[in-house]
Amino acid sequence: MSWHASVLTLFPEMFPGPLGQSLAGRALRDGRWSIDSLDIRSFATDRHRTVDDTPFGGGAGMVMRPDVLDAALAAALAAGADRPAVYLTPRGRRLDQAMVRDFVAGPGLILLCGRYEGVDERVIEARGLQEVSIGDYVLSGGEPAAMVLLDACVRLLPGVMGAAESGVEESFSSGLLEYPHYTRPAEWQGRAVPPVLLSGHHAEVARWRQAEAERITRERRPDLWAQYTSHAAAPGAMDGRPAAA
Ligand code: 9D3
Repeated sequence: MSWHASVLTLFPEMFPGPLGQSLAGRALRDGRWSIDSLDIRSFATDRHRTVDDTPFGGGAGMVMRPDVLDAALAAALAAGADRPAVYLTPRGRRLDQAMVRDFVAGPGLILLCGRYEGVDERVIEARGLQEVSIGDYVLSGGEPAAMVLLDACVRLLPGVMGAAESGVEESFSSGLLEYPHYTRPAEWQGRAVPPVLLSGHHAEVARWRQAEAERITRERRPDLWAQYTSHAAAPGAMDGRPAAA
């Protein structure tokens, strides 16, 4: 069985959406992963197919009902009960590459996308939902966040990335941001490519790229830079190339 995602949403037609294109789309067609979206509304039991209600205690907005969500989660779990269930929410733990690696190491995910003000707290407890956010900005719903999370996972599945784009050397794996890239023409609008890149000296090129990656990380992401310099003993990290002050 390949890696399987079940998405619980009020907008099932949004999936696979962009995940049906490009790298993820090819992997989907190749059977390296699979996705199904379940319409939360189809688990409503009243004739108006109600999925939400007013919050106890008052206040604005609507809350998604625990009984409807629980039935939807039960249906998703039937397609693989060993998968972690994730609730996409702005108050969740911020997604990072380490979490993505953990998700990819498992059999897949069940992703609950919220709309309205949120979901009844009891279903989060009862189903042990893991709460995940993709960052500190406000989306209109969990669906784009689910797509981001799935995109980050799928590209790490075995056989999805070609050798060229293979993640060994890249940003957030090496712990550094990317060095600058150049291609032809060697001069464009009066701007020259750094001469070392035309020199043919592979060791010097590697040294220049490392120094540039370090400079850019230090300037733009002091948080990543602090982590990187504190892991100087990690395999591959900084070997023989101490940072400039
Ligand atoms: C009234 C307070 N709002 C929280 C900032 C309520 C609210 C706004 C937007 C509740 C849900 C949403 C919709 N967002 C998501 O479902 C969501 C999300 C996000 O908005 N930002 C980052 N990650 C995520 S994961 C799911």
